Amino acid sequence: MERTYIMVKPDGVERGLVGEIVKRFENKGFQLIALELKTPTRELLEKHYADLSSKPFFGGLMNYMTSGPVVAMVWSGKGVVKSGRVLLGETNPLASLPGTIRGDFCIDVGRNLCHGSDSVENAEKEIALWFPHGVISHTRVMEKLIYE
Ligand code: RTP
Repeated sequence: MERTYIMVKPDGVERGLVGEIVKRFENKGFQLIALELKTPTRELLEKHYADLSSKPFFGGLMNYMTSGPVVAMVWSGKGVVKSGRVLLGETNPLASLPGTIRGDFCIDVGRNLCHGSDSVENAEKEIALWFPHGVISHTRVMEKLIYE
């Protein structure tokens, strides 16, 4: 089954929006297969955001992401990478539709609450980076109520 890496960023944790974000993925039918509250090191974040290291906002992004704990998660399900990005909304919250997490709860791109992998390939890299000890393997009882 496809997997994606979803992270509640420090502003989302500080604002008490972890439950709300988890709820949206649960309500959709996706399966939570890893979750950890942790304060990421700068080294870990530099690896996670390596492709953005030359961007002018990189310093601000590092300060933001090291400002407090994050909730790192892995979600599993059919089409979960693309659908997860739809649930999150656009990178710029002002361009995000109501009904999406960013559309409903935030305003600035530098305080956009959450991260979601942008491809299956990157999802697997991010899962390996954030959960080097692996994730759970569990078949839900309700699986046949979600998939035909
Ligand atoms: P994410 O990785 O967090 O899901 O975001 P994304 O793919 O939608 O966007 P990306 O371009 O990878 O940017 C990563 C994060 O950097 C911050 N950002 N700030 N100030 C700016 O212009 C700017 N642009 C991006 C955002 O927090 C974005 O989510």
